[in-house]
Amino acid sequence: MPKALNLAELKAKANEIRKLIIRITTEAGSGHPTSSLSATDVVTALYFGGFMKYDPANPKDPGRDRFILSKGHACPVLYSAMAEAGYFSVDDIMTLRKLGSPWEGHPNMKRLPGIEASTGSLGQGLSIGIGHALAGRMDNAGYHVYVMLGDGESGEGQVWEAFAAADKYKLGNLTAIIDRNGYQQTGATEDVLDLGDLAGKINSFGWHVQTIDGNQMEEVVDALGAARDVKDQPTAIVANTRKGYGILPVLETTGDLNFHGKPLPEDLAEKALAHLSG
Ligand SMILES: Cc1ncc(C[n+]2csc(CCOP(=O)(O)OP(=O)(O)O)c2C)c(N)n1
Ligand SMILES: [Mg+2]
Repeated sequence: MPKALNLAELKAKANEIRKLIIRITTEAGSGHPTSSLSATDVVTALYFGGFMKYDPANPKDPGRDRFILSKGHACPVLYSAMAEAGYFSVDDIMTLRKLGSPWEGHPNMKRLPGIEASTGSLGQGLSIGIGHALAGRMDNAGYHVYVMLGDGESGEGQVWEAFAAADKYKLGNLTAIIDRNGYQQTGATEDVLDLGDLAGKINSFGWHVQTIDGNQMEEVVDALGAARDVKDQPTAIVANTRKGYGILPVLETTGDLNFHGKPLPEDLAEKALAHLSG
Protein backbone atom coordinates (compact mmCIF):
# COMPACT_ATOMS: atom_id res chain seq x y z
CA MET A 1 0.00 0.00 0.00
CA PRO A 2 1.58 3.33 -1.01
CA LYS A 3 2.22 5.84 1.76
CA ALA A 4 -0.77 8.13 2.37
CA LEU A 5 -0.14 11.76 1.47
CA ASN A 6 -1.35 14.48 3.82
CA LEU A 7 -3.94 17.04 2.76
CA ALA A 8 -1.48 19.62 1.44
CA GLU A 9 0.37 16.93 -0.49
CA LEU A 10 -2.87 15.57 -1.91
CA LYS A 11 -3.89 19.01 -3.13
CA ALA A 12 -0.50 19.45 -4.80
CA LYS A 13 -0.79 16.00 -6.37
CA ALA A 14 -4.25 16.81 -7.72
CA ASN A 15 -2.82 19.95 -9.27
CA GLU A 16 -0.05 17.98 -11.01
CA ILE A 17 -2.63 15.50 -12.28
CA ARG A 18 -4.76 18.36 -13.62
CA LYS A 19 -1.75 19.67 -15.56
CA LEU A 20 -1.15 16.24 -17.08
CA ILE A 21 -4.82 16.02 -18.10
CA ILE A 22 -4.52 19.31 -20.00
CA ARG A 23 -1.21 18.36 -21.58
CA ILE A 24 -2.17 14.90 -22.82
CA THR A 25 -5.56 15.90 -24.23
CA THR A 26 -4.19 18.97 -26.01
CA GLU A 27 -1.35 16.85 -27.42
CA ALA A 28 -3.92 14.25 -28.56
CA GLY A 29 -6.13 16.92 -30.09
CA SER A 30 -9.13 15.09 -28.64
CA GLY A 31 -10.48 13.70 -25.40
CA HIS A 32 -12.43 14.81 -22.34
CA PRO A 33 -10.45 17.18 -20.12
CA THR A 34 -13.40 18.75 -18.31
CA SER A 35 -14.94 15.36 -17.41
CA SER A 36 -11.52 14.41 -16.03
CA LEU A 37 -10.98 17.62 -14.07
CA SER A 38 -14.23 17.34 -12.09
CA ALA A 39 -13.18 13.86 -10.95
CA THR A 40 -9.55 14.66 -10.16
CA ASP A 41 -9.82 15.26 -6.42
CA VAL A 42 -11.62 11.96 -5.80
CA VAL A 43 -9.27 9.94 -8.02
CA THR A 44 -6.25 11.60 -6.40
CA ALA A 45 -7.49 10.79 -2.91
CA LEU A 46 -8.21 7.18 -3.87
CA TYR A 47 -4.72 6.56 -5.26
CA PHE A 48 -2.67 8.76 -2.94
CA GLY A 49 -4.70 9.26 0.24
CA GLY A 50 -4.08 5.78 1.64
CA PHE A 51 -7.43 4.39 0.51
CA MET A 52 -6.54 2.06 -2.36
CA LYS A 53 -4.29 -0.92 -1.77
CA TYR A 54 -2.24 -1.40 -4.95
CA ASP A 55 1.23 -2.14 -6.24
CA PRO A 56 2.17 -0.97 -9.76
CA ALA A 57 4.85 -3.70 -9.82
CA ASN A 58 2.21 -6.37 -9.15
CA PRO A 59 -0.98 -5.12 -10.83
CA LYS A 60 -2.72 -8.49 -10.67
CA ASP A 61 -2.21 -9.02 -6.93
CA PRO A 62 -5.43 -10.84 -5.93
CA GLY A 63 -5.69 -8.75 -2.75
CA ARG A 64 -5.55 -5.37 -4.50
CA ASP A 65 -8.41 -2.93 -4.20
CA ARG A 66 -10.27 -2.32 -7.45
CA PHE A 67 -11.06 1.03 -9.03
CA ILE A 68 -13.42 1.03 -12.00
CA LEU A 69 -13.87 4.25 -13.92
CA SER A 70 -17.35 3.61 -15.26
CA LYS A 71 -17.36 7.04 -16.96
CA GLY A 72 -14.52 5.73 -19.10
CA HIS A 73 -14.29 8.84 -21.30
CA ALA A 74 -12.64 10.54 -18.28
CA CYS A 75 -9.63 8.22 -18.60
CA PRO A 76 -7.17 11.14 -18.84
CA VAL A 77 -7.56 11.50 -15.06
CA LEU A 78 -7.03 7.77 -14.56
CA TYR A 79 -3.97 7.58 -16.85
CA SER A 80 -2.49 10.68 -15.23
CA ALA A 81 -3.01 9.40 -11.68
CA MET A 82 -1.60 6.01 -12.66
CA ALA A 83 1.43 7.67 -14.26
CA GLU A 84 2.00 9.59 -11.02
CA ALA A 85 1.60 6.31 -9.13
CA GLY A 86 4.25 4.58 -11.25
CA TYR A 87 2.20 2.34 -13.55
CA PHE A 88 3.23 4.29 -16.65
CA SER A 89 5.57 7.11 -17.63
CA VAL A 90 4.48 10.59 -18.67
CA ASP A 91 5.92 9.83 -22.13
CA ASP A 92 3.60 6.82 -22.31
CA ILE A 93 0.45 8.76 -21.60
CA MET A 94 1.46 11.53 -24.00
CA THR A 95 0.58 8.97 -26.71
CA LEU A 96 -3.08 9.20 -25.65
CA ARG A 97 -5.43 8.44 -28.56
CA LYS A 98 -2.58 8.13 -31.09
CA LEU A 99 -2.86 5.32 -33.60
CA GLY A 100 -1.67 2.07 -32.02
CA SER A 101 -1.29 3.48 -28.49
CA PRO A 102 -2.74 1.36 -25.68
CA TRP A 103 -3.66 4.64 -23.95
CA GLU A 104 -6.88 4.64 -25.88
CA GLY A 105 -9.67 7.18 -25.59
CA HIS A 106 -11.45 4.79 -23.21
CA PRO A 107 -9.68 2.40 -20.81
CA ASN A 108 -8.83 -1.00 -22.28
CA MET A 109 -8.13 -3.66 -19.63
CA LYS A 110 -6.64 -5.99 -22.23
CA ARG A 111 -3.90 -3.54 -23.14
CA LEU A 112 -2.92 -1.80 -19.90
CA PRO A 113 -1.89 -3.10 -16.45
CA GLY A 114 -3.97 -1.86 -13.54
CA ILE A 115 -7.09 -1.18 -15.59
CA GLU A 116 -9.84 -3.28 -14.02
CA ALA A 117 -12.56 -2.90 -16.65
CA SER A 118 -12.88 -1.75 -20.23
CA THR A 119 -15.39 1.05 -19.94
CA GLY A 120 -16.79 3.81 -22.11
CA SER A 121 -20.13 2.33 -22.95
CA LEU A 122 -21.82 4.12 -20.08
CA GLY A 123 -23.88 2.35 -17.44
CA GLN A 124 -21.90 -0.85 -17.03
CA GLY A 125 -19.18 -0.19 -14.48
CA LEU A 126 -21.26 -0.56 -11.32
CA SER A 127 -22.45 -4.00 -12.47
CA ILE A 128 -18.84 -5.04 -13.11
CA GLY A 129 -17.93 -3.72 -9.66
CA ILE A 130 -20.66 -5.89 -8.12
CA GLY A 131 -19.07 -8.91 -9.78
CA HIS A 132 -15.71 -8.04 -8.23
CA ALA A 133 -17.30 -7.39 -4.83
CA LEU A 134 -19.14 -10.74 -4.86
CA ALA A 135 -15.98 -12.55 -5.97
CA GLY A 136 -13.99 -10.86 -3.23
CA ARG A 137 -16.49 -12.01 -0.66
CA MET A 138 -16.51 -15.60 -1.99
CA ASP A 139 -12.71 -15.68 -1.96
CA ASN A 140 -12.53 -14.01 1.45
CA ALA A 141 -10.03 -11.68 -0.23
CA GLY A 142 -10.74 -8.58 1.84
CA TYR A 143 -10.39 -6.07 -0.97
CA HIS A 144 -12.61 -3.03 -1.54
CA VAL A 145 -14.20 -2.09 -4.85
CA TYR A 146 -14.60 1.56 -5.87
CA VAL A 147 -16.64 2.58 -8.91
CA MET A 148 -16.90 6.11 -10.26
CA LEU A 149 -19.95 7.03 -12.32
CA GLY A 150 -21.04 10.20 -14.06
CA ASP A 151 -24.26 12.02 -13.24
CA GLY A 152 -25.40 11.81 -16.85
CA GLU A 153 -24.42 8.16 -16.85
CA SER A 154 -26.60 7.63 -13.78
CA GLY A 155 -29.67 8.04 -15.99
CA GLU A 156 -28.93 4.61 -17.49
CA GLY A 157 -31.34 1.88 -16.36
CA GLN A 158 -28.58 -0.64 -15.73
CA VAL A 159 -27.17 1.61 -13.01
CA TRP A 160 -30.38 1.26 -11.00
CA GLU A 161 -30.49 -2.48 -11.49
CA ALA A 162 -26.99 -2.51 -10.05
CA PHE A 163 -27.99 -0.31 -7.08
CA ALA A 164 -30.76 -2.82 -6.32
CA ALA A 165 -28.48 -5.85 -6.69
CA ALA A 166 -25.77 -4.43 -4.44
CA ASP A 167 -28.39 -3.94 -1.71
CA LYS A 168 -29.70 -7.48 -2.19
CA TYR A 169 -26.19 -8.87 -1.60
CA LYS A 170 -25.39 -6.30 1.14
CA LEU A 171 -22.06 -5.50 -0.47
CA GLY A 172 -20.20 -3.69 2.28
CA ASN A 173 -17.03 -3.96 0.18
CA LEU A 174 -18.44 -1.71 -2.58
CA THR A 175 -18.36 2.08 -2.83
CA ALA A 176 -19.90 4.04 -5.71
CA ILE A 177 -18.85 7.63 -6.25
CA ILE A 178 -21.07 9.75 -8.46
CA ASP A 179 -19.24 12.66 -10.04
CA ARG A 180 -22.15 15.08 -10.01
CA ASN A 181 -20.74 17.82 -12.21
CA GLY A 182 -24.12 18.96 -13.48
CA TYR A 183 -23.52 18.32 -17.17
CA GLN A 184 -23.59 15.46 -19.59
CA GLN A 185 -22.77 15.39 -23.29
CA THR A 186 -25.55 17.57 -24.66
CA GLY A 187 -26.15 19.96 -21.80
CA ALA A 188 -27.06 20.36 -18.15
CA THR A 189 -28.22 17.12 -16.52
CA GLU A 190 -31.11 19.13 -15.09
CA ASP A 191 -32.39 19.69 -18.63
CA VAL A 192 -31.47 16.34 -20.20
CA LEU A 193 -32.69 14.05 -17.41
CA ASP A 194 -33.06 15.52 -13.95
CA LEU A 195 -32.35 12.91 -11.28
CA GLY A 196 -33.42 15.35 -8.56
CA ASP A 197 -32.71 14.01 -5.09
CA LEU A 198 -30.09 11.56 -6.28
CA ALA A 199 -28.76 10.87 -2.77
CA GLY A 200 -32.25 10.17 -1.47
CA LYS A 201 -32.97 7.83 -4.37
CA ILE A 202 -29.78 5.81 -3.86
CA ASN A 203 -30.47 5.70 -0.11
CA SER A 204 -33.95 4.34 -0.82
CA PHE A 205 -32.25 1.45 -2.64
CA GLY A 206 -30.66 0.42 0.67
CA TRP A 207 -27.32 2.19 0.37
CA HIS A 208 -25.43 4.28 2.91
CA VAL A 209 -25.08 7.67 1.20
CA GLN A 210 -22.94 10.75 1.81
CA THR A 211 -23.16 14.01 -0.12
CA ILE A 212 -20.03 16.13 -0.32
CA ASP A 213 -18.27 18.85 -2.26
CA GLY A 214 -16.14 16.56 -4.41
CA ASN A 215 -13.64 19.28 -5.26
CA GLN A 216 -12.73 19.93 -1.62
CA MET A 217 -10.01 17.48 -0.67
CA GLU A 218 -10.85 17.59 3.05
CA GLU A 219 -14.42 16.47 2.34
CA VAL A 220 -13.30 13.82 -0.13
CA VAL A 221 -10.84 12.29 2.34
CA ASP A 222 -13.37 12.32 5.19
CA ALA A 223 -16.05 10.68 3.03
CA LEU A 224 -13.76 7.94 1.74
CA GLY A 225 -12.71 7.21 5.33
CA ALA A 226 -16.33 7.03 6.50
CA ALA A 227 -17.25 4.79 3.52
CA ARG A 228 -14.49 2.35 4.42
CA ASP A 229 -15.95 1.99 7.92
CA VAL A 230 -19.37 0.85 6.67
CA LYS A 231 -19.24 -2.94 6.58
CA ASP A 232 -22.79 -4.19 6.21
CA GLN A 233 -24.19 -2.28 3.23
CA PRO A 234 -22.91 -0.70 0.03
CA THR A 235 -21.90 2.95 0.27
CA ALA A 236 -22.29 5.81 -2.17
CA ILE A 237 -20.70 9.23 -2.24
CA VAL A 238 -22.57 11.85 -4.24
CA ALA A 239 -19.70 14.18 -5.06
CA ASN A 240 -20.96 17.59 -6.12
CA THR A 241 -18.26 18.86 -8.47
CA ARG A 242 -17.68 21.38 -11.23
CA LYS A 243 -16.92 20.16 -14.72
CA GLY A 244 -13.52 21.63 -15.56
CA TYR A 245 -12.67 22.38 -11.92
CA GLY A 246 -9.22 23.91 -11.60
CA ILE A 247 -9.36 25.89 -14.84
CA LEU A 248 -12.84 27.44 -14.60
CA PRO A 249 -11.67 31.05 -15.22
CA VAL A 250 -10.09 29.90 -18.48
CA LEU A 251 -13.20 27.96 -19.53
CA GLU A 252 -15.37 30.97 -18.73
CA THR A 253 -13.62 32.91 -21.50
CA THR A 254 -14.98 30.37 -24.01
CA GLY A 255 -18.60 30.78 -22.88
CA ASP A 256 -18.86 26.98 -22.66
CA LEU A 257 -18.75 25.65 -19.10
CA ASN A 258 -19.45 22.08 -20.19
CA PHE A 259 -16.73 21.94 -22.85
CA HIS A 260 -17.61 18.28 -23.24
CA GLY A 261 -15.28 16.04 -25.21
CA LYS A 262 -13.08 18.86 -26.42
CA PRO A 263 -9.37 19.34 -25.78
CA LEU A 264 -8.15 22.85 -25.07
CA PRO A 265 -6.55 24.45 -28.11
CA GLU A 266 -2.84 25.29 -27.57
CA ASP A 267 -3.37 28.91 -26.52
CA LEU A 268 -6.02 28.03 -23.93
CA ALA A 269 -3.99 25.05 -22.72
CA GLU A 270 -1.10 27.41 -22.00
CA LYS A 271 -3.40 29.70 -20.05
CA ALA A 272 -4.85 26.73 -18.16
CA LEU A 273 -1.38 25.43 -17.26
CA ALA A 274 -0.31 28.90 -16.13
CA HIS A 275 -3.45 29.17 -14.04
CA LEU A 276 -2.73 25.81 -12.40
CA SER A 277 0.85 26.86 -11.77
CA GLY A 278 -0.12 30.23 -10.34
C1 LIG B 1 -24.14 3.93 -23.53
C2 LIG B 1 -23.56 5.23 -23.96
N1 LIG B 1 -24.37 6.19 -24.46
C3 LIG B 1 -23.84 7.37 -24.86
C4 LIG B 1 -22.49 7.60 -24.78
C5 LIG B 1 -21.91 8.91 -25.28
N2 LIG B 1 -21.45 9.73 -24.19
C6 LIG B 1 -20.15 9.84 -23.89
S1 LIG B 1 -19.85 10.84 -22.59
C7 LIG B 1 -21.50 11.16 -22.40
C8 LIG B 1 -21.99 12.08 -21.32
C9 LIG B 1 -21.74 11.50 -19.98
O1 LIG B 1 -22.11 12.42 -19.00
P1 LIG B 1 -21.70 12.20 -17.53
O2 LIG B 1 -21.95 10.80 -17.15
O3 LIG B 1 -22.38 13.23 -16.73
O4 LIG B 1 -20.13 12.40 -17.56
P2 LIG B 1 -19.28 13.76 -17.51
O5 LIG B 1 -18.61 13.85 -18.84
O6 LIG B 1 -20.17 14.90 -17.22
O7 LIG B 1 -18.31 13.53 -16.44
C10 LIG B 1 -22.24 10.50 -23.35
C11 LIG B 1 -23.71 10.57 -23.48
C12 LIG B 1 -21.69 6.56 -24.27
N3 LIG B 1 -20.36 6.70 -24.12
N4 LIG B 1 -22.24 5.40 -23.83
MG1 LIG C 1 -21.66 14.85 -15.74
